[in-house]
Amino acid sequence: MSKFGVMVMGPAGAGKSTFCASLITHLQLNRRSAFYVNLDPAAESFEHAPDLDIRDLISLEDVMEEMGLGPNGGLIYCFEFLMENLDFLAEALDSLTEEYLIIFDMPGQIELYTHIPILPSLVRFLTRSGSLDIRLCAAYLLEATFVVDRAKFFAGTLSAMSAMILLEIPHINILSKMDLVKGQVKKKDLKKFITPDTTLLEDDPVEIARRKAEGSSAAVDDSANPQEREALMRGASFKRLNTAVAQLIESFSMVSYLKLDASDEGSVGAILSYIDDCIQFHEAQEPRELKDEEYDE
Ligand SMILES: Nc1nc2c(ncn2[C@@H]2O[C@H](COP(=O)(O)OP(=O)(O)O)[C@@H](O)[C@H]2O)c(=O)[nH]1
Ligand SMILES: [Mg+2]
Repeated sequence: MSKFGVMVMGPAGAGKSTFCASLITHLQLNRRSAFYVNLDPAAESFEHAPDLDIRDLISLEDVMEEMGLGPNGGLIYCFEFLMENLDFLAEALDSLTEEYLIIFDMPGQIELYTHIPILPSLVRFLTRSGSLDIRLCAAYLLEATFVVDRAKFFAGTLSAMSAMILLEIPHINILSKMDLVKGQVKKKDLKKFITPDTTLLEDDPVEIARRKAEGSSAAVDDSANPQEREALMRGASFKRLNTAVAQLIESFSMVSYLKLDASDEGSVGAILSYIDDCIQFHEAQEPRELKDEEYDE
């Protein structure tokens, strides 16, 4: 019997917990079962109480106090502790049937998704056949307000791509908080962010504003030696870095985004159907008879 899950990831404040809450509400409205696992030891409050909570195993506050660690070091410590106590997860998840969607609400510390091997080990533990055997997909959130700053957008996209390569599980990327950019960015322009490419850097509003301020129509000359002070101060090195990052992302051509407005039922439903497809949720469901109370009048 398979189990099904989605790991909701992304930087702090991207809207992960809000998305988890909307997803659970949506599942409930559609008479589906959710099992909500909070893995953020620094989380404070929830719209839906977690069914399993890392804070019952270890508290970030205690770790920081007792070990003298900061929030990032503390988080890594908490995850190392979780990895030594995997029974905490196994015992709670073992009895779940294929009807459940297990939702993992992750912390936002970026190091978790880039260069620390903890998350790949956790994913391997969750997905390994013979043990929990969860068919897991990753949902990586980046907030849509980043589209107004191209450098931020490409840096965020790079972190999404890094998580994708690191975890090696089905992966969807999501631009969250779409309601915040509605009306600010033209639909035509927004389309370019859905499948990012280097042409986005050509009409960077930050660059255009700089040119205006300097009264020049020329783009920054990025062929200048990046170590020269003058070139550095005029942003030439930064521009070169961004171009290189954008080219890397384009050449992999693996990243594209789905749009999310967590307060819009339709938007949450559309993303859920992508998740279901990724993990082939529906293929595994037994046909079942409706319970009496589930019949519509
Ligand atoms: N406008 C808007 N705000 C959102 C949306 N999703 C989350 N937020 C807000 O963004 C902030 C961070 O959200 P949270 O879910 O806690 O982010 P997390 O750190 O990724 O779990 C909160 O103040 C949310 O109310 C959205 O779709 N639209
Ligand atoms: Mg959260």
